[in-house]
Amino acid sequence: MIAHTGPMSTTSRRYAALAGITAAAVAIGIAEPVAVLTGPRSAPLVAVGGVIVDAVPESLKQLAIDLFGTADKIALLVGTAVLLGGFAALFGVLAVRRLALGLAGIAAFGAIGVAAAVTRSGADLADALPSLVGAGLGALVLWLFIGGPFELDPWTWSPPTPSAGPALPGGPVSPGESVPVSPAGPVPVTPAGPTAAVEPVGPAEVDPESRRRFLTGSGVLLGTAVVAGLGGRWLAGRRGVSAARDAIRLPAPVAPAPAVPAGADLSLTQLAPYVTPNFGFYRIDTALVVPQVDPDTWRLRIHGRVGRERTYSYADLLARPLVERYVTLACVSNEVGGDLIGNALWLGVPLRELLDEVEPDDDADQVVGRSVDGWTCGTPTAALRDGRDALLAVGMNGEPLPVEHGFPVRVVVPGLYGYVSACKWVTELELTRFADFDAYWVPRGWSPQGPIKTQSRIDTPRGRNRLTAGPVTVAGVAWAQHRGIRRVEVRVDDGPWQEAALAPTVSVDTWVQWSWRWDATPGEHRLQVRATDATGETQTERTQDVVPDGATGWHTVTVTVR
Ligand SMILES: Nc1nc2c(c(=O)[nH]1)N[C@H]1C(S)=C(S)[C@@H](COP(=O)(O)O)O[C@H]1N2
Ligand SMILES: [Mo]
Repeated sequence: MIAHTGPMSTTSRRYAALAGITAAAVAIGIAEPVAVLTGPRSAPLVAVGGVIVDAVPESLKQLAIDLFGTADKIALLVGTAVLLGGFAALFGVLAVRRLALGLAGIAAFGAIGVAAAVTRSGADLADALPSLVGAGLGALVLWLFIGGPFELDPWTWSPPTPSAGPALPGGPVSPGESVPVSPAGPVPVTPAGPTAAVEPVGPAEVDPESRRRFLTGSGVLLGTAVVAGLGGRWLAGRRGVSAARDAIRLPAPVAPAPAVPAGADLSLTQLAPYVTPNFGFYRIDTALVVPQVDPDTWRLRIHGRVGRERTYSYADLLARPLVERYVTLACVSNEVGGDLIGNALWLGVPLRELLDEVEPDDDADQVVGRSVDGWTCGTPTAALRDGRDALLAVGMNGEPLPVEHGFPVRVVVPGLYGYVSACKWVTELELTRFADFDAYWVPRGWSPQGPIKTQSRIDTPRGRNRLTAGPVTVAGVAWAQHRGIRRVEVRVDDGPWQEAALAPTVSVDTWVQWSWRWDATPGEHRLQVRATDATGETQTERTQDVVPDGATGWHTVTVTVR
């Protein structure tokens, strides 16, 4: 292996970069099947992505949600992979200069993977394995291509022959002529003859046999990496809990939910249905891979500032009298007019009963829910004991909880944003004090208290819809969970507020549909909505961002009528 010092030809650089990318792909790809043994969160891409999710500033995270919506996780993984590819290409180029440099780059990234994997909550030393195996094989690949038996000689180096004058493409160059060699502009060739200022282009032609060997080798390895990566993910999926979930038969509730009154759902095309189906229910969490929690080994420990700590199994919960309630869940990150909100029928155990059994201390004003992946939320103890239907939920819309919505057990609390209450994959409830513990989102700039703000949304017509003059049904949803909606008003072009008709609803804990008949006239019009909750408070016009405790302002849509 020769260490090269001079400038490198574009061709050489390309092959070197490809070698680096191949090495990185092998590292990442092979780590996936290894992670089938140690758990999907120990795969380097997922582990590092998870650290990024926890570490990036809130503004950036919000930007990601704004740009990619609920595809923000895919975007993060793809972004991480692209960044990684860039570094890998650089390591390949460095390796041609000095193999040790390229190997050091891979080792450094392996170390980052190890560090990320072993420091995730609930991780142990075995979680280092995928990154270690991946980095080892990646280094091997780099060596094979750049220092080892498959070293591709002609592309690695072949300096221009001095006797023949500067070896430049396009034939000999006369003194004074400009040769376009860099994107920064032509470099003048001085009469002094060939100089180091001109980038040697290396061999005009790479030896075709070597080139074929190299491309075949990297093609096979890239293919292997992709198959290993996808195969590993697929295997990990098969080791998931969907089979266990399918086998569950939930008992009927002792206290069924009140029936949805006729007319609660106006059934308009663009209007969100009164009950959100599970597949269309928004999903928000910090988990890059959905936690797979076996219901047979799942336990909920309620502890902390309690008289008697207790632990419940899934079977314990199903053996208790279950209640079923419609509750509309909302995310604090929901923008005015946004769709991070959904209404479902939840089946579960009243949390009030479980808390009574552990006898909380009087000063324990916060219940911290902790998920299997370490995520936490802090709920006011009072909200769980004041008689509202706060549930430890096992069912959603007549099915066991979907895995991505917290299977086997999650918390649902009417009136509180998800980030302070709706712990999915919950495994611990710790009674503590707000003064003593900040849950996950609090140090990241969000309010410790998260009551849902009164809001309303226009679902139809949509912004930029083209309408024909005459009667138009304006309709949407409004919510003020656990207080209830008293009134919804609509106005056109800053005209007088007009009262909309409210559809019947199951309870104060769900959203309500509203509609208003508009006699639309030609032109461009601005429709606005505002709601008043049952305490008589009308939602404020003042616009506030979602941080720190939920967006405010009136939803406005602009439509064109012809
Ligand atoms: N374990 C866990 N639970 C969580 C979260 C999370 O990141 N991890 N996010 C919360 C937030 S911010 C919201 S809005 C709700 C969303 O629940 P859903 O995904 O079932 O709609 O889950 C809450 N529970
Ligand atoms: Mo949320």
